[in-house]
Amino acid sequence: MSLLVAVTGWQPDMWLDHFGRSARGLTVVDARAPYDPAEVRYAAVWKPKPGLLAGLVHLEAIFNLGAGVDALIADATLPAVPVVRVVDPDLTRRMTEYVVWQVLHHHRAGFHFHSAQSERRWRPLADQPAAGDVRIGIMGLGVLGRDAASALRRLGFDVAGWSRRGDAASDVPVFAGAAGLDAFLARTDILVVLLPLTPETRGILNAGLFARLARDGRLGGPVLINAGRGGLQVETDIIAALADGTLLGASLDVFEAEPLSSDSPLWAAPNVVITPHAAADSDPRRLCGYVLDQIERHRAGLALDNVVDRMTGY
Ligand code: NDP
Ligand code: OXD
Repeated sequence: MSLLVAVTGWQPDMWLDHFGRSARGLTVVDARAPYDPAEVRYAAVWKPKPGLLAGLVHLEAIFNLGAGVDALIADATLPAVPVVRVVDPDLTRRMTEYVVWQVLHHHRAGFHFHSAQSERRWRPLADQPAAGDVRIGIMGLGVLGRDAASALRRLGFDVAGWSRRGDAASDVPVFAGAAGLDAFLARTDILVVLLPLTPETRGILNAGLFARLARDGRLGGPVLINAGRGGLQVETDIIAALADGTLLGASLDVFEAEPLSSDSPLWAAPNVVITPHAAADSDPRRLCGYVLDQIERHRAGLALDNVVDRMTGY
């Protein structure tokens, strides 16, 4: 009985090494080398080559080694077995760190002070708003969005969320679906995006949406922070919105095409922080155990956790 490991873009050898060290009776096979497809019962993957899993007739479950499954389920040949995604406290903490880091950067006028320092000038702000004066809107109030919301709330920000179905149990106000979007945007100074990429969310971060963000906030204009997926955003609209002041600034961790091309105007756009899809790395030291525990439970006839709904795409 084999676990096939197919990792693209990250370091496959590191994953193979960690799976191999604690394989618990499974044979761990490397998708880059010859293997017997009939032996494969489980696959642990990140962006596998489309079609790679199609011929695995005894496959019982696929473990996506990241939280977002858009790249995996875009493969029309994917076998109809459960797809499990990553939900892990370490990954969640990393994302919350990123979100807090970027929110504070914009809130505490990071660009202003960096430029003053580069000119060796002492330039205090006339008016630093308090956290409670700044309204943060989190699009996507799932595992990652909820944790970021709690951390920002503890810092004193005025936080609300937006999700597909709403959440009556949330400790921040939640706006739901298309009906709630306008009101959510109208009360948002810093928009934090932690949505999955699905047919419904593709291209949602566009000129029409930016124009509906609050214009009466204490930061002087709305800010976009996207760590969800690049396919959510229309980059030409972001560049135009930064140029004409519809957006005051942005932090982008994800892009329509990755890596971001060196000639993209985003690199030089005003008030933009660019990171290379590094907001929350999947750490094999943590996640191999998560996958192997689930396989053990599955072998014992128990249900898998965090199975993706292929209809909604997340
Ligand atoms: P979850 O599945 O837990 O949460 C998704 C959230 O998005 C839910 O609140 C869901 O609403 C909401 N949502 C989905 N579709 C819509 C829609 N059409 N309209 C409104 N809301 C919608 O995902 P996670 O929080 O675990 O992860 C979110 C995303 O973060 C991942 O899919 C991935 O793309 C990205 N990511 C990026 C990383 C990086 O390094 N940049 C690292 C890890 C993840 P509802 O609650 O109603 O279902
Ligand atoms: C993820 C990612 O989805 O790293 O986990 O982007």
